[in-house]
Order: sequence, then C-alpha cells, then structure tokens
Amino acid sequence: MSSPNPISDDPDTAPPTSHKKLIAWVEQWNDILKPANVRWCDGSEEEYHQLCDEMVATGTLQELNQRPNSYLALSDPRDVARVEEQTFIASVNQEDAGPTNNWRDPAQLKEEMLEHFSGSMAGRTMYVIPFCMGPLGSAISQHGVQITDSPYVVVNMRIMTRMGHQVLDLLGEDGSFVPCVHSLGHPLAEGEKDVPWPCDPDHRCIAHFPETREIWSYGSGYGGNALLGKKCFALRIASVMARDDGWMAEHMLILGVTPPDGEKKYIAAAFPSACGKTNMAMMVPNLPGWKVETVGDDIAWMRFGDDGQLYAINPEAGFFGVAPGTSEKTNPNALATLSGNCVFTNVAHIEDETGVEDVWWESLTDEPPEGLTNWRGKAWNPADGEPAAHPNARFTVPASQAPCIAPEWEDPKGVPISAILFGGRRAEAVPLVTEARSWEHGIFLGASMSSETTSAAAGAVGKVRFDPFAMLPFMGYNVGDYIAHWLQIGKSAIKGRLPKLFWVNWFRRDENNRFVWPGFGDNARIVKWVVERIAGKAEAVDTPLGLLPTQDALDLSGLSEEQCEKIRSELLEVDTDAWFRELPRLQEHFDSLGERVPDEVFEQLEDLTKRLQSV
Ligand code: SAT
Ligand code: MN
Repeated sequence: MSSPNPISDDPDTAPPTSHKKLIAWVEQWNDILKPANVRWCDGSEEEYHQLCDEMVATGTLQELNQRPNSYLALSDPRDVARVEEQTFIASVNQEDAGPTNNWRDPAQLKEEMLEHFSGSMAGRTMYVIPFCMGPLGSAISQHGVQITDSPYVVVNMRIMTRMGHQVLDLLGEDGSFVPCVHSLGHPLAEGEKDVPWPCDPDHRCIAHFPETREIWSYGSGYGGNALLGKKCFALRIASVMARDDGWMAEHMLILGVTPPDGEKKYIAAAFPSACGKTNMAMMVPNLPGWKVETVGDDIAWMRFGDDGQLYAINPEAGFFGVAPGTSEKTNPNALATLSGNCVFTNVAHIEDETGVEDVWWESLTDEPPEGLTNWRGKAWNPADGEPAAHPNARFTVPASQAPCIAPEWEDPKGVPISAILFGGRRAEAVPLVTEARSWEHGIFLGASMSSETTSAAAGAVGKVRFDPFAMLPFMGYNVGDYIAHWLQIGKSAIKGRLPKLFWVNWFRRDENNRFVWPGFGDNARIVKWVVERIAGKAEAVDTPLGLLPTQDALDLSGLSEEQCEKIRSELLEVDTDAWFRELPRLQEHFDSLGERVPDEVFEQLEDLTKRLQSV
C-alpha cells in the first residue's frame, strides 16, 4: 500500500540526506505508521522553540517565567516511570536473553507490535531524529535515528543527545545507525482533539532486538521508555555491541577528582536508578581543597586506549535527574544547573499573586510554598498525605550548564578511569567502602550488588533485590555472559592498568532508622580514601569481605565525636553474623542467574565462605 504522504515529493519534507538505507527505513515506517506529516529534525534552536511553543498551545507544556526557556510537563498518571514488565529482549534464542530479562521471540513480537504500530501516528507528525551518543566524531561514539510522534521526546532528545543535521553529515551516505522506532500509540481521527500527554498504557511495549540492533517502543512517552538513546540504546543495545567489540557500556556516573596537592583522577560509579548518581557526580566535597567535577551522571562507555588504560565517555549530553530530594543541601550544583533551558516533568507548579510561575518538589525548600498545584494538575493539600511532585519526577537539562562540569567532558578520547565503585541502597550488612582484592573479586562484588527498589521503575518501592552491576534492567543479553565479559576485559588488559574496584554503601541505617553516614558532600571522604588507595598511600585492613579502611584511614575531620564513633563501629566493621545470613542468599542469587554464570563467581563465593569461617 502506498503512503498517504510520500515523503520525498514535497520539497519541505524531502529528506536532507542521501543515505539510501535511512531514507528507505523512514519510508517503510511512514507506510506503517501513517502520520499526517514527516519532519526531519535539524536540531536547531529555532526548531526547539517552535516545538515548545506548539506544546504550550496544546497544553502539553506550561511555560515557567522564573527560568528562561523552561517548561513543565505533566504526564498521564498511568505513564510515570520505566516499565520493566513490558520491556523485552527479543533475541533469537531465549537463553541469549538470560533469566533476568523478559524474553520474546523476535518474529512473533514484531508481528504483534506491528498491529499496534499500524496507523498509530494518524493525525500526527512523524519526527525523524538523527542523534549521536557521545561527542561528535569520537571513536567511542555511536549513531542512532529515532522516529517518534512525540514533540516532547524531540525536545528532550535535543537536551539529552547531540542531534540534528551534524549527525546526518557524519552518517554520510552509508554510515551505520541504530534504528529506533517510537510511537505514543494515540492516533488522532479527523477533527479529534488531542490530550496533553497521549499514550497507550494498556499496550506498552519496549522491545530490543539485539541481533539486528533495533529498538521498537510503543505506548509510553516517559523517560527511558521513550527517549530511546538512553537506556534502550546506550545500555541495552550498546551492552551487546560492547560484548561483541571488546568494550563496556555501563550504568555509571563519571567524575573527576582533584586532591589539594595532587593529580586529577577519574572515577566511575555504578548505582541503580534513583540512588543518587546525579548527586554524587555533582558533589561539592566537604573536605577543604578537594575538587570534584562531573563528566557524566548515568552512563559510561569505556574502551581501552593504546596505552592499555580504560577510557570513558559520557554518551549523553544532558542530565535526566530525579527532582524530589534535590536541594541546596543535597545538590547545590544541580540547582544552579537548573536555572534555565530545562524541561521538568511531573513536579509541582507554583503560581503566586505576583505572577511568579515556577516549579517545586519535595525538599526543594524546608516548607512548601502556598498555592501549589500537584503533579496531577490539582490544588495540592498537604493534609491528603500525597506528595506534590511525583517521586519519579524529573528534570532534563543540558550538561554543559552545570557549574561543576569537567572542561574535558566532551573530549573524544574519553577520560582515563582509575577506579570503579559499585554501590547500592542497603540498610544493613554492606560496609561503607570495601576495596576488592583483585579484578575477579571486584566482579564478584559487582555481581553480588543488591539494592532497595526505587520509584524509577513501576512496582514496589523499598524491596531489596539483587541488581548485578546496577544493570539488572539494562543488560541486553544473558547476565552470565555479561559477567564473563567483565572477566574477559580483565584478561585482555595490560597488567597493572586496570581500574581498582570498590564496593560502597552510604545507605546504612541505625536502630532508629536514621542514616548513619551523612552522605552527599561527605562522600568526598570515601573518594579521598579511594584516591589514596590508587596512589598506594592509605591504610587498609584485610577482612573476609575485602580491604576496608583502617579505623584511622578515613578522613572524618569535622564530624562530631559521636558520629565518628558510630561510623567506626558500625560502618567499618564486618558483621560476620549478618554475612553468614547473606551467604545462602548469594548462593541462591547466583544459582538463579543460570548456567552461563562463570565458575570464577562460585569460586569467589567459596573463598568468601572460607574467610568468614576462619574469623
Ligand atoms: O527513565 S530512565 O530509565 O531514563 C531513568 C532511570 O531509571 O534511571
Ligand atoms: Mn539511570
């Protein structure tokens, strides 16, 4: 059947590229999705403003007059987070997706999804977004093209990726790209009025085809479900590319740290979603003379350089951070970054009698201002006991605006990584910081990670679940193969050049359920010990779990006597009883990960058991 709107006849919509495969792919989807128009996005400011103005007119966005060029979007209340249950790895063989992923047969899934995609863009514009993950022209970067019927996605992709005509230039006539198809699933009949946040929550499906490196997403307009460069490409598909080509695509922040008298070092850190990666990446150190700079807050792509070092780039161009909890105390750099050019989603709105229109979220100020409208667009009444902002409310903002951004954050070469931290949200058992004995031991620690669930994904909050390498929802292939890939990276490295691996946990709670570690800027104390360990300076004590700071090795200067006492006795000790209770859970966890889990992991578990028994 021919398209109602052939894309190459009209000079206004003629493709601004001679890339035949790309044009054919867009034509093919134009036939399936049947949009009213096709628009190739050029990534210009003009285009951005035009789309924002259109969305203000249709009620998708509200303009905020306190922050230049900034907007608020309120989503459909059924579309507020990643949907892991509706996220699929559709590899040809189920075993290649592994036991931690939802698997579907690719041919069958495509057939089902095509039924939903058929005509799903009726009455809407189909935007074509060429984008680059990573600095333009970097050997580590990768290209993608997303088609979407959501102008909200276009403006967010402009913040989160490098997009537009430069990417078409880089693709040339036959450059490779990851094709990403996205539709909200809300076609408009002739004359039908649109809703502010179109979606199709009952048929949501976020599908990844690792063998053909394709992404198909239907039914959601929110975050990682819809901004396909982020988790879908930069983690799920990229992890497969990385496995095949000997590099790493990881759910990690990247920061640069400069000691008062020393050389700048780069650290990557893996934490599950909504566990404070953005706060850590932007930390203002609570230690005089120390400086922390941000390279990335969510994803790291790492490759060996010619010198045998692992170099990391941030594939993203913006931050998609959790708003609630972001405050002058927890992350002053984020607040400074948010002074303009941001899109807020599902935070509360404030409009006062002086004409101020702005946003608010829990803990932005100690006391909520009067006259708030909640994320559902209704007058907020604190007595109802509901938060004003949704717990997974987000801001999207260009990374370049952060006062703490590292000047080299877009260096195409990447930054050399000296240490990798693995962290989760664990109220008990896991000490403040533990250095791995070896690369293999560090992999065991990464694979043992568990964390309390957060509102970044739909489902229960606060339940401890194993989340190996903070990649549980983001591995594009079998978790056993993923662990084997980490081991392989260690084998292919030049001896002595690998980053040191550490396990961290600043979420321990005391008997009154209060956090023991002050966190935020005080995490610089942990970073200091890590940097000193890299330099071979700080003291460590050998424990069954790994190397912990000696009681004096951690810089606790400026904390109260009582705090120091508690930290030393609770966070720097290994609770052997608790660890005997963890052992069977770890065994069960690794057993549940299937046949492909490398033997090395079980050997590490045996070693840990022996070390605990010999205490
Ligand atoms: O919605 S996202 O996947 O982008 C956010 C997150 O879960 O980290
Ligand atoms: Mn994340």
